[in-house]
Amino acid sequence: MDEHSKDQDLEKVRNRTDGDYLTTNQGVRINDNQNSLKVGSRGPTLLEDFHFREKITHFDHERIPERVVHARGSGAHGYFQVYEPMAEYTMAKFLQNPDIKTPVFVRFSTVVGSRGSADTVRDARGFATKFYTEDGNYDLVGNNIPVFFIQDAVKFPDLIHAIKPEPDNEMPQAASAHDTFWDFVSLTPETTHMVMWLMSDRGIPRSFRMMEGFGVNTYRLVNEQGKSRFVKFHWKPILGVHSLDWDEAQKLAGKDPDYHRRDLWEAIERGDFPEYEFAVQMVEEADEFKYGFDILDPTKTWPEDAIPLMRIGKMTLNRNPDNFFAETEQVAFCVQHVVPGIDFSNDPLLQGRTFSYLDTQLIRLGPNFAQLPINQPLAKVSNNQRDGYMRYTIEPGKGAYDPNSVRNGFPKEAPADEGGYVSYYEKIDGRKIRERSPSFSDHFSQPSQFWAGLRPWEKEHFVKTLHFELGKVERMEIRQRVVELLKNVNEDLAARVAVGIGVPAEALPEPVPVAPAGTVEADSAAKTRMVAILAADGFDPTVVIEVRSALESAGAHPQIVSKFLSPIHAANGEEITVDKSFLTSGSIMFDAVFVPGGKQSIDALSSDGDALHFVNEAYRHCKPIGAVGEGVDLLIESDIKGISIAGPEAAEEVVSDEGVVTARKPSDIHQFDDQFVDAVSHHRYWGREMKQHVPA
Ligand code: HDE
Repeated sequence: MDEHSKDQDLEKVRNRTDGDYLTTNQGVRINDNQNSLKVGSRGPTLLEDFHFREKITHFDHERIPERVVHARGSGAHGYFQVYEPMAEYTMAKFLQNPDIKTPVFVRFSTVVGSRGSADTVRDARGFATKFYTEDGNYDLVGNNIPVFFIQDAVKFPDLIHAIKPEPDNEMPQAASAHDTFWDFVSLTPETTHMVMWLMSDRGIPRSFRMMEGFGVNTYRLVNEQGKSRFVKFHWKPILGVHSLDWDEAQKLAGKDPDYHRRDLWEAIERGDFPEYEFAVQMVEEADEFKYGFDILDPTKTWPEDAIPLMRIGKMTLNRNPDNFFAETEQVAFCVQHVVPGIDFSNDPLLQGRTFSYLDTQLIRLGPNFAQLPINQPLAKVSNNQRDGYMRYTIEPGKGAYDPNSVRNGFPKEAPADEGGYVSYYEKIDGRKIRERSPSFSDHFSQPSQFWAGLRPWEKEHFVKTLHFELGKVERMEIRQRVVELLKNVNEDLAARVAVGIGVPAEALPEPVPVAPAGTVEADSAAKTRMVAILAADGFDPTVVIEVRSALESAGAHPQIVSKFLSPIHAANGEEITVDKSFLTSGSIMFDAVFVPGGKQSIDALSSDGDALHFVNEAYRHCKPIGAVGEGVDLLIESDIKGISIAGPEAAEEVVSDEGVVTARKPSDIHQFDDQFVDAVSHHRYWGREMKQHVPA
């Protein structure tokens, strides 16, 4: 664009009269926002320029302290509905009426990285929900992993100091792969169970929409009669639980550091509203000591065969925030924000958490954080707290104390039957002591079961992850101690890890068994999956229209990917918009790839290293790949080897092998569509990984 037309555009914008004038914070209209007030056009700026000073000082004060943990987060609004009245178990009003939609705000987060760190790092994810209930706000502050590293809150600062960047050089950012974290782990056996979850594929979720949530700690549900049961809370994503591949996660951190944030935002904008079922596991008071572990120990899961999961409601996230800072940054979750019907257990981690969250909001946001719009309850707030930084409400009248007569005794205490919160009437008797209950001392049974339950390719991922993590640990004695720790989980695991990190191990196990080909993850569906259609000028339009509509009907989202972002032309001259270029995207940003035919298009793609890399990488990451007509030749040109691809002799047939679906000249394109959509809904073919690797 030349200078002249740019000036004209600016003039047009300036001459509009349908918006507001710029003003100072005092409401004075600003006449010139381009130049500061100077002595002559080349002279010094005057202190008297109140607009300049107000604007700059406000800017200088724009940051508040970031959260000490969970600094990077993404939020969404939505609502929660219970399936059936839960009065038998709890008096919480939002768990009674299936017709009532309780508004919620959810913030997903990573734990370790700073606010600007990448989304796809290996880490636990926060899953914090604020329910704006008629009883007041209830915050369920959970993670995507059901257990925690430590058993007593007094160890939290040690854990976090160990996992955060090292204090002398502030490295590494948002990563556990360094000496101090593994040093702490190797000296703190209670961390083992959470380390198993974190180093598994759970540590690199595909999407916030495909992630479970867990309250982790043991709470209580209390009903109107005052009967209490121990409870653990769960969120179950309707789309199932899915993970990235570690190589993919690392590449995404560079290509799209906002990958999870963008995925959540775009899904909600598209109307693909994330949904999660709310579930509880309950233990009767009388059964407190019935299990082989302590139900107050936050490093333990409750086995679902012994303590069944009851799905009691559903949450739908249907609105993006209007302003990140005002909502996602200023939202203040506190574990101690409970409502009548929900209470605490003596889980020593939970006890400490009930203190820490309020304290952290006081330093982040100040004493009046509850008055910020995102934190305001829908229930009426009325008390004698006054003043403090940034008091927002204006309370009229004289009295700010209780008891009073100047306000006729109001606001007054609420009896239990008027909704007053009454803590559970628990009998406690004991000596003051700094001691861990012996019932908290089994650190390895559940980690061993966890390892045993992993599928072969998940075990392989796990071992590779530890090769990476411990490979970044410089001190040999720390690596050695971690291997020793792992021996308590499983000898084979310890030996396989040892060999990759130079720790001598007595006996190395047999080679890893090969996984059956085409194994699928649970909860298969093509819904909301992103599919890249690789095309260049001269592509076959009929096939693109056909496959695109088949994918869309299955709820997937196909996008055209080409060399440049300029529109491309089909063989019949039709123009089509390109959604992403090879430069701005990559196979890592898609769940599957489709290559349509069209000789000219395939000739161009076959000689383009980026297109070949796209296919190779998708194959390496075990993603479904489809090709029709000359599109098949691109796969043949790529490094996909050892699987059947439709050759010329299979002219009419659809050939499908390990998630690679091809057809030269399908007599029935619907048959191809069905098989390709089916492959897309399988998500990943992890079995490929164990057989053969391609350079990508
Ligand atoms: Fe947190 N945690 N935490 N945590 N936590 C915070 O509060 C703390 C723990 C979790 O999106 C802080 O507002 C202690 C377990 C989430 O805003 C802080 C202990 C679980 C979030 C704090 C724990 C969590 C936080 C920092 C050990 C899973 C982000 C900023 C006893 C159930 C919420 C803030 C959001 C945030 C303390 C352990 C989840 C410092 C002392 C276990 C999802 O108060």
